[in-house]
Amino acid sequence: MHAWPAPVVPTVPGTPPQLQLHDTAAGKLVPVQAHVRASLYVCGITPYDATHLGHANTYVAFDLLQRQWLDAGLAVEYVQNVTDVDDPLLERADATGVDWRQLAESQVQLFRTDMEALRVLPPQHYVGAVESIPWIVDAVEELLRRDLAYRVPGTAGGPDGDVYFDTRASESEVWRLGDESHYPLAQMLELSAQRGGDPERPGKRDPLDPLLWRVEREGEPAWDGRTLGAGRPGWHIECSLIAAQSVQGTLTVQGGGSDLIFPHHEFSAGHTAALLGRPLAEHFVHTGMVGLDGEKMSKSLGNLVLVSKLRAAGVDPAVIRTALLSQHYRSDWFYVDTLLDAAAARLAAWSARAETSTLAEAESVVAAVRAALANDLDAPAALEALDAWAAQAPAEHDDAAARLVRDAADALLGVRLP
Ligand code: 5CA
Ligand code: ZN
Repeated sequence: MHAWPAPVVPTVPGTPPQLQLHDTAAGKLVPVQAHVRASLYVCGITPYDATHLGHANTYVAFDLLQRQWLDAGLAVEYVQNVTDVDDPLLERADATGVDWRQLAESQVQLFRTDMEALRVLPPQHYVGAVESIPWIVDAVEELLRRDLAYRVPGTAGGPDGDVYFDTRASESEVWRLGDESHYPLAQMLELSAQRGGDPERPGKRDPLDPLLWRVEREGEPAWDGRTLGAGRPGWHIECSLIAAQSVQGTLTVQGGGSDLIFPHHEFSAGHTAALLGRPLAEHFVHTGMVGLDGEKMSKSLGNLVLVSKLRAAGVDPAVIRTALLSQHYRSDWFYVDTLLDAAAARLAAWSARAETSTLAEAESVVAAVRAALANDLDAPAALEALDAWAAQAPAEHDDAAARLVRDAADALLGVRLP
């Protein structure tokens, strides 16, 4: 798949401090050691009802990470998937009478235009689940050969042959269930049932074992699975394989929203460890959930604020981005319209101040922005540093100062001052 056009990222004189990120597996802030290059995988959309502010918040957060790495002079390899065949997508297509492929394509296109408007840097590898099926089939066949996967008989009139991952047999020095999420078993069972798993299904070796290959059902799309029979892939194996195909070696960061901590990232890591004998990622980083009116914003609840709707209503994408940055990426928060008003006022104040800042003041605020971002991407603190700078008494216009602040806001925060 193609991604979207890349914005230009200015270079800013100076270097950022050592980056610290909160790693879900470590359960604390850790220094991210990357030299010369860094790689990032962020779980992409399931393309129906994109792009809501929760999605946008997640991709903007990882965009800050990429911009930190670029500022440190690293080459960044970025991968993002599209879950372009999945139960919720098929259900939505059915319910609306739209062909599922058309629904997916139109939503991916809308997502691209939203990401471009928000100045989110595109991945170099933008990969659909459907286009990865041949590799997934290879991987599932290999797991079956090595007895790390097994076939389950049909239940409730369903066909035989769905393939599951044998969690317990796959545990090793490299990967153990719970390494990433650290959730207790009862919580794992509950989340598995809520998030696409089927802990109640008879015939499984362990209730948590996730699906690798679903054999064809009538009325569902299916692909050639060779010895597996026609069918379609399970969810976690898609991201595991897309990461392995796109980037050599362990990822520096595997990212997504906190709703992916379990089971998705736990088992994506389990599949990679079983297939390749190495960790999926050095660090697992998760964004908080954005909600509306007291509930998580989600396609299934339908309580969405869409980036495209805000844009159509005339809201400047820089204002949307600044509103997102005003909340820390790891916190859960609720969207209210007044966040946009506050963001617009800030942008105007920073823009005016850029024309009346001394070079020394500009250098000092850029250092403060870098320090805030290096500390677990603390964008709210970076924005407050800009507010404090903007509140100082105006000085004579200085071209170099104006350019420095404008370039830094663009390069580090992805915000072009008006
Ligand atoms: N296709 C899968 C990942 S492989 C998926 O979760 N798709 S999604 O469309 O539901 O979400 C896309 C990304 O946005 C994921 O990283 C998800 O964790 C994140 N996300 C979804 N809802 C929210 C929300 N309300 N707030 C913040 N992030 C969210
Ligand atoms: Zn994923």
